[in-house]
Amino acid sequence: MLGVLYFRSIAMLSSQTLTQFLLHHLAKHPDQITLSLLLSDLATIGKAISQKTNKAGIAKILGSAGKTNVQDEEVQKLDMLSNELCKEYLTQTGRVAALASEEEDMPVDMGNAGKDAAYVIAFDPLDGSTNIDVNVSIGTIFSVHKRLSGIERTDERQFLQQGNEQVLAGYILYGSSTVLVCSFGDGVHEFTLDQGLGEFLLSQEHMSLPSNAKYYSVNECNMKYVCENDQKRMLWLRDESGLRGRYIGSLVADFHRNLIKGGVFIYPEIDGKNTGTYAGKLRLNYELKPMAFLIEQAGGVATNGKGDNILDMTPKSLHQRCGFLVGNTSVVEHIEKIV
Ligand code: P6P
Repeated sequence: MLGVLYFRSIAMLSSQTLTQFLLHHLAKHPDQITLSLLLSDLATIGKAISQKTNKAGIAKILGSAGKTNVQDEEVQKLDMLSNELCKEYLTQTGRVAALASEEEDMPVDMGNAGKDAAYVIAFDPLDGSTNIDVNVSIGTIFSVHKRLSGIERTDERQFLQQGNEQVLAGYILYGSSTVLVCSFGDGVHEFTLDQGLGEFLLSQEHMSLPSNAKYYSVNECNMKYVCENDQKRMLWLRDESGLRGRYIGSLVADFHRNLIKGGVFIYPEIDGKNTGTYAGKLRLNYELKPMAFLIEQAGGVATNGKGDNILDMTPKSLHQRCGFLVGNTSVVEHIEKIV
């Protein structure tokens, strides 16, 4: 038995570290030194947030921060802490010129070190806040674009670029293990944090959606808040699709399961307050665009539920929300035809 454990521990060291992976990536893309170093920065941020979330209950950093954000959502202490971590760390590395965040009304200047930086980054620093206090998986989502010349680095237009212009996108999922899933546009790769080593190790390379979907993810309680058409879609998923329902309420966790097992996630526009107008909940710039980038790299597709590919949409504002339908192309296309 000891022999098996010994060889298994050696086997773990045989997995590529993120650093080794990035060196191989650079050999093929010598122009992406800064972008590769930026991914390394994001991995460091992920390690730090993972450490905080793993001991949140002990470190007394659970619960509400006692304020609401630009989304008019109650901010959790860990939301704020994650947001500050992203800002502070990226200010010192100088790899990005400006940062947009779910927790920031406007883009944030990344200081003198970033004044000539070639990239801008948008974050959902900690997605799934409602699950923080109950020990359910949460995540950090990031989207990187090339900085636009001729306009201020903190000009909102830096972030109103189409999703297919992203040069790096991904998420870090803080679950039973901490995984970093990302793409430079040449495949989706997963790295798992070896807490003992303090290293992200390559765990899945060139991830691809299974050809058959297994799950559907939707908050069924919204049935009364969606338009008639989306009711038909939700009923089809429940009663006719043959898929099994799985819904965690953290986009990163629901997306990650469906990426690995096959499935679709749908968050239609809702009229939750009976105002007569329907609106999306999820944010285009720092939730939907990065997820759409990843799913297309893995062989799937993402739309706004109205036939528009998320990656082809030009955002109109920094915190724009819209409907979301993402997963196996065959199922997404079937749902889009339910009109
Ligand atoms: P609901 C978390 O607050 C979040 O932004 C996403 O992570 C998640 O998919 C969605 O909202 C859950 O929303 O209305 O089902 O609780």
